[in-house]
Amino acid sequence: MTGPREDTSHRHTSHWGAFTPRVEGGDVTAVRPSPFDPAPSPLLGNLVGSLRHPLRIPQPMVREGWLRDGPGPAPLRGEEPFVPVGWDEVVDRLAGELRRVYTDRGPEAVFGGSYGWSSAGRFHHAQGQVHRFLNTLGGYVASENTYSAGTSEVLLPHVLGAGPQILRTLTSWPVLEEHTELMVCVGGVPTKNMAVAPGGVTAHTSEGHLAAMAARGIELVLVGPDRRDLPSSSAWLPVRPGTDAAFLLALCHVLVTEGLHDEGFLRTHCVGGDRVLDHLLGRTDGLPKTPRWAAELCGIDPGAITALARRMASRRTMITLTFSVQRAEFGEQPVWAGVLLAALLGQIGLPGGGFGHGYGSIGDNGHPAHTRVLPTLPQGHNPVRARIPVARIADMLLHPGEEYAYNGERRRYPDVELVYWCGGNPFHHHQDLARLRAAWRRVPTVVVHEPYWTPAARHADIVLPATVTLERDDIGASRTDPVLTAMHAAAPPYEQAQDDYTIFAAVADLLGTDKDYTEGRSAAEWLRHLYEGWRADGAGRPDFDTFWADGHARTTPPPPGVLLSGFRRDPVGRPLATPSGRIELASTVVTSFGYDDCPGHPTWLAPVEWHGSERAARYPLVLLANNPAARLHSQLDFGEHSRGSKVAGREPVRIHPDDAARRGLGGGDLVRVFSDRGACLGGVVVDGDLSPGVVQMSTGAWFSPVPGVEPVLCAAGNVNVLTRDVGSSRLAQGCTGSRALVEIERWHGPAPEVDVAAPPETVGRTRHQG
Ligand SMILES: Nc1nc2c(c(=O)[nH]1)N[C@H]1C(S)=C(S)[C@@H](COP(=O)(O)OP(=O)(O)OC[C@H]3O[C@@H](n4cnc5c(=O)[nH]c(N)nc54)[C@H](O)[C@@H]3O)O[C@H]1N2
Ligand SMILES: Nc1nc2c(c(=O)[nH]1)N[C@H]1C(S)=C(S)[C@@H](COP(=O)(O)OP(=O)(O)OC[C@H]3O[C@@H](n4cnc5c(=O)[nH]c(N)nc54)[C@H](O)[C@@H]3O)O[C@H]1N2
Ligand SMILES: [Mo]
Repeated sequence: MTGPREDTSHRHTSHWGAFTPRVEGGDVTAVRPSPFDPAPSPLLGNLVGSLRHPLRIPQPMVREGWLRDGPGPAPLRGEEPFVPVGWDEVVDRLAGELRRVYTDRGPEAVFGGSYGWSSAGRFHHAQGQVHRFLNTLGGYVASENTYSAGTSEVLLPHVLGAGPQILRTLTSWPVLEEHTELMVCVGGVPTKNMAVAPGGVTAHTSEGHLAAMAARGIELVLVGPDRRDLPSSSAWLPVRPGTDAAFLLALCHVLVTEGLHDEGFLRTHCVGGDRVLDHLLGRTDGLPKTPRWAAELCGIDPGAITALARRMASRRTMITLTFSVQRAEFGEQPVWAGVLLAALLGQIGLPGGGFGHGYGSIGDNGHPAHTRVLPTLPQGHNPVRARIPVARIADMLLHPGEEYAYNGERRRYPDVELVYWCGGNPFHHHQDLARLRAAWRRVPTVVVHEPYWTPAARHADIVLPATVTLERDDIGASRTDPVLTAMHAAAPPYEQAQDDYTIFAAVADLLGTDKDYTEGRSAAEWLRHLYEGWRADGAGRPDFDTFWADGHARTTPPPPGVLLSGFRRDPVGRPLATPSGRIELASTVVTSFGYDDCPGHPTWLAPVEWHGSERAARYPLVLLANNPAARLHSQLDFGEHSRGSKVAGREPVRIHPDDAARRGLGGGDLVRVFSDRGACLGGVVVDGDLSPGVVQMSTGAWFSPVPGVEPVLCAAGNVNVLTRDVGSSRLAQGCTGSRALVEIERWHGPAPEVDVAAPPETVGRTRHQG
């Protein structure tokens, strides 16, 4: 992967790091990390061989049934062959279909939420492109919030007055290094996740900060089921998955009953303290939230809970939670309980103390964000008001016109006629894929732009082959990275692939909206235009040609910051954007919604699927279905590094030695992992780093349903056939893919093939017509 470092910069970037590719014979044969990067990610290895990989889509394709019968529900969508067509024909058909839907049904019938990470590169960012395109046609049904932190994004505005903003202004790593004495990490601070930051990262430094904290003797405590989520020198409290709220409430109980809480801070900076204290002490429900009460639920010794609470009160303490903890049923509760705990300690806004969320969830968390404009494509205006919380996609498709609750509103699902996806993989990211597939088959027309034959592309009617970043010039930039990267094209487009921009411009041309869409600029002209906008925003920035020749432009990173320090100093002059202007430990607004699945203050609610539930009798293992170490989501799952992680040719499933022994399983065994929703195959890794009763299997193996098996058996090991498709609560309706109850058994008989390892069947016309 490495080579001589003759260059002083890099020529390209990705969500997982900046690099210079070596391209020979039209494909990447090696990748040299940026010399700016102290800890390059092994994920770069997935790029080798990715340009001319047989899973690239060579030309436009249309599903046979759609070509024959036209738009309509398609019970075989995802199983039928494709017909290769030429660009002129596909653009013509696509424009015709868009004209039909916009004329007959209007923009409320077009779902363009199109969630997904696509690639680094700000101009060619697929999601930005599709949104701009659909806006020029009259708009689209959008999705709001993210799969990443969708629950917190809705909850935290009620509690701290800001959602995504808070997540971007966490106390900076250097401040933690200098001031923190104890860091309690719910879900850990998993280094595997810090390789990645949206938009490109030139220097991976988070892992170094964490290591420096450990080396300085700062006490790190892992609260979670997987030992690997923090350095091995840290203390480990293996809470049962899904019980963090109970654990955190018990810590609060100790603080309050021992008089260790900061009453002054509650008075000056918070509201709702009395209500929460009543709840903690059991005055309202007769159930004090004692360590003994919590121990039954979370499996941690009451003495350890009490001792930790006392230690927290005696030193500068940061309490942080990973995003995974809220990506679950009732995921609002542990986050709110975390804020409560930090408020009781009275350290919110102090350097190195208080509340954190997402350290170790994304590489750029804990790095101060630029306030400057990034050189991104303007998306225009979307007049359509109908929108869905992002993870309610299958509900929307299954229940058009039906009402649902969200954040105090009564909303109605739109009736969608056309789904347009560009830069995401719903058959990776959504839960209960058998359910999604059934919902997806009801849609009359599905359009997908993709470089690769992903499961999403295979479940489309019209497939447009997109280029990858190494086939086009672009600008890489992220919220926190101090380097803007000139992303140089390194190879011509694969076969007939075209940039998303070029594809949209061609369709817009037929629809008469090309002037709105392109504003008369070529892609190259857009790059200069966007760059100049960025350049004008700060002094001393190089002109475009210098930037392009140098390969990068540096900016001064903002100084390290402390979350909510201004509010702490002056809660009256710098109030929070909550109704009270203070931290809402109990919220009258949330209370007024009357949701029993998200009451007005932090509460322990037992999820439908956890160790203590009835279903655990049939499915005794809690599966952590989390983000993969060996790739970004489902991207380049066929890449060298990701392939190297597979066991028995499938996604590895890690299991505790006792649980493996009980099932007669050994390392390398092929197993069937199953839940109420479906089943997938996996390869066993026996691993004492997991708590007993907990198994771990990463997301991102390409959905490869074995034909004829109901409801679904995925041969590759996609965990989302196992997860449950419910919202976190009626408040946030966030993604709940973090966990599921499962059972595991040895696979007997011949192993089904992974169909998605080869392109889908094509029929009809010759493959390479122009
Ligand atoms: N069970 C469970 N499910 C989860 C999660 C979990 O923890 N557990 N995590 C969730 C989270 S946090 C997230 S963010 C989502 C991620 O879900 P996604 O963001 O949908 O996943 P990706 O695999 O990154 O999909 C990006 C797609 O864009 C394509 N692409 C790349 N560049 C281009 C381009 O230039 N043009 C076009 N047209 N396409 C391009 C890639 O090939 C890839 O297929 O998954 C969620 N799903
Ligand atoms: N290599 C790599 N890095 C990535 C990504 C990727 O796909 N690959 N995706 C990126 C994206 S989009 C996002 S949003 C972030 C995701 O960031 P997170 O959501 O924070 O990451 P996860 O790996 O899902 O979960 C972190 C840890 O939480 C623990 N955990 C799970 N459930 C529980 C629970 O109930 N209680 C406790 N205490 N712990 C629990 C698991 O052991 C897991 O290792 O990662 C980003 N970084
Ligand atoms: Mo995410």
